[in-house]
Amino acid sequence: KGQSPACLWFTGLSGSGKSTVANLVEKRLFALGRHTYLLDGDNVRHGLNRDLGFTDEDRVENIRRVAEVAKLMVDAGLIVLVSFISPFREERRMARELFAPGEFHEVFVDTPLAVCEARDVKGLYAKARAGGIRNFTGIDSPYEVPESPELHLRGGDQSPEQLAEQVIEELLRAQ
Ligand code: GGZ
Repeated sequence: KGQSPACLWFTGLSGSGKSTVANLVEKRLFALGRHTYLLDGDNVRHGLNRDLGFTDEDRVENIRRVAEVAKLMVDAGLIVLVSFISPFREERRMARELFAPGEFHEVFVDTPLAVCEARDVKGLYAKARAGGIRNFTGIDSPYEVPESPELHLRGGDQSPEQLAEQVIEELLRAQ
């Protein structure tokens, strides 16, 4: 086997480390000769989904489109890494249902809000606390914790490299 297409679906708060870990995983997969694509806010929210903001309704549509694109890419034979907050259980379930059994791996990047907020890499939490951004996930917009993810990463106390290693192990175990 070895080249099985799959979707690695990273979910977690802003600043949880999703994209950092997903980037490391993609590098490892490239080194293993796998064909991959990383979908995240940087390449989707500025283009395909530029019409969407952060209301519940827009997040639902954001995730719906991303899931459909990921499905097309998996059909094309890629390992697709998806890195969005994807805060709602129902949309993550809908995403999962697009894929064949065993193709979809939900990776919960479980970094405590306090840690994400202390990092505040982009200063967005401070802005949200001050009322400058509304509907900010974890502050005044919900994050529904995954109930049975394929992989539960504890983001607060391990390095991104250690977390990426666990993702690779999960993927290879399934293939
Ligand atoms: C959450 C927001 C918001 C609000 C802007 N809530 O740390 P970042 O900056 O780079 O990642 C966050 C990103 C979240 O976009 P997603 O497409 O992943 O969200 S969702 O899956 O819920 O549709 C953050 C930035 O966008 N950002 N405003 N109000 N994050």
